[in-house]
Amino acid sequence: MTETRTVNGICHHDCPDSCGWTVTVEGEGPAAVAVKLRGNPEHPYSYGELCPKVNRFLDRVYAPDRLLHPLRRTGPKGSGEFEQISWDEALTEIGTRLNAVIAEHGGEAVMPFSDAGNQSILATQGISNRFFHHIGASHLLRNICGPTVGAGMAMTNGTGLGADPLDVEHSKLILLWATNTRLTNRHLWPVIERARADGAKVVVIDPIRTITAEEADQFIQPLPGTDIAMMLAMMHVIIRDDLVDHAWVAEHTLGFDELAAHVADWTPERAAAECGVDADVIKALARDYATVRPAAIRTLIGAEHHENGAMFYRTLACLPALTGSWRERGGGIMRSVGSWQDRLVDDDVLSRPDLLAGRTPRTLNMSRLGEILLDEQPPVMAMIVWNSNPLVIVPNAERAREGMARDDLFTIVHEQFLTDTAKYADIVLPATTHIEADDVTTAWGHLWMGWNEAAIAPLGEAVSNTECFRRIARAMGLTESSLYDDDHTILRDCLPTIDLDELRREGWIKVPYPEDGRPWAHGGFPTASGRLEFVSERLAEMGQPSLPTFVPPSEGPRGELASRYPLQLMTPKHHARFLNSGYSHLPKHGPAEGGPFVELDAADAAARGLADGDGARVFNDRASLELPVKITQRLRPGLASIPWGWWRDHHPDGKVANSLTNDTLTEWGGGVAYSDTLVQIEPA
Ligand SMILES: Nc1nc2c(c(=O)[nH]1)N[C@H]1C(S)=C(S)[C@@H](COP(=O)(O)OP(=O)(O)OC[C@H]3O[C@@H](n4cnc5c(=O)[nH]c(N)nc54)[C@H](O)[C@@H]3O)O[C@H]1N2
Ligand SMILES: Nc1nc2c(c(=O)[nH]1)N[C@H]1C(S)=C(S)[C@@H](COP(=O)(O)OP(=O)(O)OC[C@H]3O[C@@H](n4cnc5c(=O)[nH]c(N)nc54)[C@H](O)[C@@H]3O)O[C@H]1N2
Ligand code: SF4
Ligand SMILES: [Mo]
Repeated sequence: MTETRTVNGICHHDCPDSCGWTVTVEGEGPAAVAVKLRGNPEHPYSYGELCPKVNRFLDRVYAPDRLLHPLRRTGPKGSGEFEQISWDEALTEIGTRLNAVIAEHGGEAVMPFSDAGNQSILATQGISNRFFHHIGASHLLRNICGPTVGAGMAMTNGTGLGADPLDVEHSKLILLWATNTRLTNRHLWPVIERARADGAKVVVIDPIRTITAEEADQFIQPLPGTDIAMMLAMMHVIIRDDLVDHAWVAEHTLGFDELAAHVADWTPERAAAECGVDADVIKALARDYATVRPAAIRTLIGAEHHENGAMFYRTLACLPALTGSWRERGGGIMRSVGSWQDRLVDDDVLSRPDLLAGRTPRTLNMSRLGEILLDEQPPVMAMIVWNSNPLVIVPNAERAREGMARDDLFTIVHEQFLTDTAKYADIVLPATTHIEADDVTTAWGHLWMGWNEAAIAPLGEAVSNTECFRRIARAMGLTESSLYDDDHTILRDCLPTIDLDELRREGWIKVPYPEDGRPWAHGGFPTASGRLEFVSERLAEMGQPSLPTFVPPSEGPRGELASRYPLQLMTPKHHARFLNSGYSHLPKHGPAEGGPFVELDAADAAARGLADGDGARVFNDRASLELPVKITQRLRPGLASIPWGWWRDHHPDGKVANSLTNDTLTEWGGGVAYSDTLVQIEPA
């Protein structure tokens, strides 16, 4: 019998859960084969359970269409026609082309594009940040997921640091506000169920009746992008009914009187007219929130994808302040806890800002990819993509496709598969999967930082992200020594307070967090005033309202476009077997989820002469998409939804949900308004 051994790692996906896994391996060295991958029962958060995507992770690792060698494009961009070449050939071309771009147009003509396809430390920031600083490339603002939430909360609290989500265990009221826990954060659900068994009430606030809403004790369904009105009315009720924690407010906050005056005319009736939620429901929610203790607000990123996305989280952060909820374990706001982990990572070591040598390259917001590639001056002439599939994930994706189709743009894509984006590359480089490289994987849904041990050698000629950038640097003849640091040296240097050997031995460590689970019980907010700011001078300086304010989106039901495009389009994560765009192409994942469709309420469908299963055309000024209709009870009238994550090949007309979506930036905070998209639908 062949010898087997087990190797422990941590899931690297852009998912809050960062589960522990155990890989069973047969054989040694380059011949080693992973034969099984299962949840690690010892992991202190995931306790042995993975999810429907990653239970079949080895299908991904050993997929017949996995990229294992460098490719050079032979057909037109997007055609998918490539020839296999050697790494030497690929690097010679890369070195020559990148050096030529920099010589002619300067370093800023090079644009990095990445997200959190592998969210581990080395995979996201090892070598790449140093590399782009050293060549003086444009800086990429990675604000597509999360930073807007942090920026919004920080305008109130001075920080995005929230409470540990596992402390919902201590809560008696849990508001799941704009988060689809059972789909996107599934390992938190059992903890919520435990709290519930202990008497907690679970309220879901979401424009879509999600699988999480289905299981809630109460489901509140506001129109998308209108929650701020509801929050203002909740504050109105809390203040009017004197449910305020005056002692906490007096000691730790700034601007209560202005806030009270500001919300005085935000009656529940006024909010009801904006949100489509009964005034009585808003009143009862406000009273529950103030009186059932501890009350937790759990949120991730769902509501940041609106023009008023940052203001949503700024306003949300005022609620626990009014009621003194931060006093209690199981109170406050629980969002991404990535920032607790990030405090241990020395970003300067990873990024080496000194390598900029005084240059201040421009910043390009990833959400505006199409506009950047088509209109930005001086133009972007080379693009290096890794850890992301922009042509499926950015809003206004047809513009991005047009930009990536530019013949004078030199594009390198480092990928595991020939994605929609990779098809537009000049050179495709093969990437390892997470069981093929060591890394430290941080989490944003819990407080354990984990060690991921490579279980097998890289397949074919695949290389990790760090090795890819070392090779590109070498091909360009760069002599800066830090571009060639090895992986363990980088980790040791950027985690100065962590004993890496211990982390590797133990598998995970819990990052520092207040023992009593009450990070802001005693105030100490890092704002300019040192208090939690109901009134923000900083916002006023930015030309924004200094108090929490509801501004309906310009591409919304009250806007000018609504007469032509009367339906609000949501494009949510929906499929249990998908992780963003990362699994829809795999035979055991995509087909099992059926295929793309557009969901409509029965009345909206009937008004358009559409029955379940009929072909429909969904369109606006950005694009037109043909899809089968699915009549649903998940949406209110006036809404449509196209679950997101499918590639262009899965759509008969070669477009994707994001071909339709809005790339307007959030009014501040740098995010983007995917969910403020209007469309019309008609029979195809
Ligand atoms: N299975 C699965 N899990 C995933 C992912 C995946 O693709 N598949 N993706 C991962 C990633 S990258 C992330 S960032 C997380 C995201 O995790 P979540 O933030 O939980 O997920 P989203 O689906 O982005 O948004 C949550 C909900 O916000 C709602 N929403 C949108 N606009 C509004 C609004 O104006 N008001 C209110 N109240 N709700 C609104 C949407 O209808 C949606 O149901 O999930 C991660 N986990
Ligand atoms: N319409 C709509 N659009 C959205 C969202 C939505 O809800 N609706 N959600 C938004 C959110 S929250 C996010 S986070 C983004 C997600 O955007 P992306 O992060 O771009 O999404 P993924 O589809 O996960 O693509 C990651 C890619 O990285 C590759 N990859 C994985 N591991 C590695 C590695 O180690 N090295 C390299 N080189 N590549 C690797 C995978 O094969 C995959 O193709 O999408 C955003 N876009
Ligand atoms: S994708 Fe999320 S839920 Fe699934 S194994 Fe990875 S971390 Fe866990
Ligand atoms: Mo995300």
